[in-house]
Amino acid sequence: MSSSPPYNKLSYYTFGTPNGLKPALILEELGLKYDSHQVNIMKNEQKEPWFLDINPNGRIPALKDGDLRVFESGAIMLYLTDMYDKEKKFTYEYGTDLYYEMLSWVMFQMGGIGPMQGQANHFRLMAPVYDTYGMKRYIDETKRLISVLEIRLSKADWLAGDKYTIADMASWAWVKGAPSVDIDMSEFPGVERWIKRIAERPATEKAKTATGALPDDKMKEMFDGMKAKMDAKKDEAK
Ligand SMILES: N[C@@H](CCC(=O)N[C@@H](CS)C(=O)NCC(=O)O)C(=O)O
Repeated sequence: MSSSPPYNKLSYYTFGTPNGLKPALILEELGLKYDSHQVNIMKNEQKEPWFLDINPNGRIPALKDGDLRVFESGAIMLYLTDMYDKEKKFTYEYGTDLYYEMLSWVMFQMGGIGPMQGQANHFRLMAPVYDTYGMKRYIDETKRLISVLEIRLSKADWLAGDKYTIADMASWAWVKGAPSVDIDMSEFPGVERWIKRIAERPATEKAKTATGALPDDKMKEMFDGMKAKMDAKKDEAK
């Protein structure tokens, strides 16, 4: 084995969540060979010592390439394109204007959409109490971030330059789920078109399967049930 990556021995640790889906999208778009491991976060497997050796933060996703570990979904996507997308099909040449435009959108997702929509999900779907303030704060901020995507996607097909890149994959994995926190996507027609465009790619379907995510209709059913339970908590509090 050579002493610097790539090692062509990829193992991906994931679960059927938006962060788990992001790197699966690029793995599948690049047609890479990898072992996929489900880490069941409902059973707290992400906190087990064997997994903390791969991701000390105890969260999915994580990647191993031989003995090398990479954690944080954004870092994994960058690693995969750096090492395995030599033709720059889903990234741009390092050091170019477009590379930094793409990186900016990746970071926008990592620092904005992911954490904010994650909190919106928490307050709308699973908090132990009905918290109007928390719910409104994070749903409003998620909407604001989606409106930033809309500025770009109302006049372009893709976030960075003229091709589908990891910047689109990162945000798509989250934003497609915004209706589950009651966000009306018809307010964002450019984003809606982009969601559909990415959903129709064959690699997208393969990636969803690789993470073990529920089919879309089952996922909607599950979220509708969670919302109904949360709404009942509001009525109980009255
Ligand atoms: N910033 C991290 C976030 C990872 C994350 O929040 N993963 C969630 C699933 S989407 C998780 O593992 N949750 C279980 C836990 O927090 O213990 C990344 O992008 O990889």
